Amino acid sequence: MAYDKNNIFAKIIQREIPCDKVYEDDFSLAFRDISPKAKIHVLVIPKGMYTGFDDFTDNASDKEKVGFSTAVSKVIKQLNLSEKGCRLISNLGNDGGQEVPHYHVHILGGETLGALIGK
Ligand code: DGP
Repeated sequence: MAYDKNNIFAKIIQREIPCDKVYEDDFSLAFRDISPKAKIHVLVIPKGMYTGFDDFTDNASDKEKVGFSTAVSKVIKQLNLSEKGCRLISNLGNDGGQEVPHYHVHILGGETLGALIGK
């Protein structure tokens, strides 16, 4: 899949569209999901142009990878989710239900979550 520079998360990174930001550093941005599926629902995205987990893993630099993982961990702590726990999800492609073609990790928490897959 080629990267679509006009996807909604690219526009959020470029500040063309606002977001409810919770964290930002050189490599990553985290903001609240517009359509939350749990009491806490935050998306963490790398600032680089990667379509999904596989593209990021194959093509991002080590600095970006370490930076992104560290950012996810920082956001979990910042949201006070470390002790009670949370769920990390990264949807990939059509079957995975990925709507936005820019790599992102969902952090869901703030309550006991239900089944992993709802059909
Ligand atoms: P996914 O299905 O994994 O691609 O999830 C994309 C998520 O992005 C979905 O939960 C809704 C969220 N989303 C879509 N557009 C926007 C937006 O403009 N702002 C914010 N904050 N979230 C968005």
